Amino acid sequence: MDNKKKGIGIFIAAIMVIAGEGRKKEMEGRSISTWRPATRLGVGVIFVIILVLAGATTSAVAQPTTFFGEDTGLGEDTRLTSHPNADAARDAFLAQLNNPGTEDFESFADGATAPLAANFGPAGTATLQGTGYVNEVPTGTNGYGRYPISGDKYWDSSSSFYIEFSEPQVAFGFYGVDVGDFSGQLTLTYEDGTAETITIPHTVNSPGGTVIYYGFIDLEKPFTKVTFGNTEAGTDVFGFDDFTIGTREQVGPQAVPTLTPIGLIALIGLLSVVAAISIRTNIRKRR
Ligand SMILES: [Ca+2]
Ligand SMILES: [Ca+2]
Ligand SMILES: [Ca+2]
Repeated sequence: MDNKKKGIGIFIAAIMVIAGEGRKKEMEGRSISTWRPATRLGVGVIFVIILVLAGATTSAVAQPTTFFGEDTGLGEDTRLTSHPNADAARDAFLAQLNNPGTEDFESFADGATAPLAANFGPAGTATLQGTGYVNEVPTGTNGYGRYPISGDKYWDSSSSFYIEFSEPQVAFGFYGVDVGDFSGQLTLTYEDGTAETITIPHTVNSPGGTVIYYGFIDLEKPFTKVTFGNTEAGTDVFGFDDFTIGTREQVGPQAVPTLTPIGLIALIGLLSVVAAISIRTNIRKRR
């Protein structure tokens, strides 16, 4: 339900509750109601608050939450000594997860190809399949703008590859290096029955050696497979490092429901109406 529909629903519910209060007041003169005004108001307030909270709270990640940062490269022969934008995106992504698993490729042999068995700790195990190999580049670049982010090793791929997970995941993040310097566009498809494809918002025709970080959390669509796509397969080769995954149980703070702005406005408005009715009731009692 979008916010507009929610707002209309809350408004109609509020009118009904307030109208109900009015009818009870009319009946009061004929002694039909046995509730005291304060009791009726209390019930009304509780009912309205429940309606507002039920209709206007939302998980902050009802839609996929994404994290992205890019640091422009210095060419094919130069490794970036720092990549603060990408790191900030990674930090923001990791801050949403409790003890997530990360595959840094350091345990694989130089030149290892798929299938690779990855261990993501509490998030489970995974198998990397498709085109690519583990490349060891301790310093500088591989001569074409690609290099590891952690340690000495990274995944180097000129085409499509995918990762299948032993457990359904809701979070996935990674570093990309030298992505897009030859017109390539990186896409990510995550699926478990139905598939969602994300076009990663990196610069196309960026300088060689550019570093990106991309992460997403989708609590609504857990997935067991992620496929990396390359629109310039065979031409624009991509480097990857530090794949991080997280299960539903590992997602932290943002799973707590928060009051949306429209819900907050509705709540304040309704409390004001209730306060006004309460004052009028008190004045009538004194008359
Ligand atoms: Ca390059
Ligand atoms: Ca690494
Ligand atoms: Ca490239």
